[in-house]
Amino acid sequence: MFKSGFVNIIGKPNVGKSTLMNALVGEKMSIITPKPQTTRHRILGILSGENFQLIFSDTPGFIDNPAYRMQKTMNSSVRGSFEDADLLVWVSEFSEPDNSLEALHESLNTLEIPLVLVLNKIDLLTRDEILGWIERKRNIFPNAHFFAVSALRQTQTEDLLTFIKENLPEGPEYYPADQLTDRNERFFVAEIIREKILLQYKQEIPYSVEVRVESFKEDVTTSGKPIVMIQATIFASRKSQKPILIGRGGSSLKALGEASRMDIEKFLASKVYLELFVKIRENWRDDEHSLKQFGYEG
Ligand SMILES: Nc1nc2c(ncn2[C@@H]2O[C@H](COP(=O)(O)OP(=O)(O)OP(=O)(O)O)[C@@H](O)[C@H]2O)c(=O)[nH]1
Ligand SMILES: [Mg+2]
Repeated sequence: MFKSGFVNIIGKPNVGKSTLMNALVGEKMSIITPKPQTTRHRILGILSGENFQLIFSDTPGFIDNPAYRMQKTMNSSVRGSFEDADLLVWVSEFSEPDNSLEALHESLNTLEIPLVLVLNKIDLLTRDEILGWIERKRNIFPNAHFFAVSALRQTQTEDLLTFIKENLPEGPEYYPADQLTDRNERFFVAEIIREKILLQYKQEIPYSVEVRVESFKEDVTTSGKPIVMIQATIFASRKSQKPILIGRGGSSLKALGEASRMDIEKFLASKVYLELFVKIRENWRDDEHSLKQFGYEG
């Protein structure tokens, strides 16, 4: 019997959803940083085997009080993922305020599909904390299945994977067996650059920028080696952010370009020539046209 289905991974920002999806799929798909709201777009990670196909969706963290139109579209993409799943994985961490999951308990308890509540980051917890958390949540979510994992250390993630495989319906192979994701190379290149921006710049900057790959050309060097020529633009939402992004004498942008290029080379398994540009797109996070252009579905 061939089992398959859509497994949507949801939860608050920064709880480890992307780390968990990468661990389950066994590939680095989604970018991961210590900062909340790292993931902005839903992304599929596909795991295919002899008799199964699991289609995971990593989603942006659910934000309680969205301030920008961009965050509202991120939330609506999370809500959408309640509806088109065959199995729902809600990821939590211990330190998260208890009310955030509970606020959604009515919609979660009336689901007609299996609901898995995952307590992540158990490498930071004691046994009593883990058991106490599960006990409390079990009272509120009597029908849920519970797993306590460390996505980072890959503790108990195999058990979770087995459970998911066993609890999906009989179904078709939705995607070719060698397809890993629904996103193209350009998307991942832009994401790698955004990951480095999140890691390198402070405060509001990472949240105010968007990255777009303008051109992506495969070429050969003068010595005959393959090289990918990439041009990308970083859009800032205010004029004052441009000099910060560029840095004194261009030093910040140069460091960003170096760090990004190294990871892009690993990802594409090729030499890369990367050119970065900085432009202003005033208040793009509240501008419907820009959001469409940057791929935020309404
Ligand atoms: N100690 C510990 N840290 C973890 C674990 N899983 C993830 N993290 C860390 O938690 C932070 C956030 O991880 P992400 O996977 O980006 O979290 P996310 O839920 O996808 O976050 P958003 O995309 O912002 O919603 C990173 O610093 C991870 O390294 C874990 O099992 N243990
Ligand atoms: Mg994420």
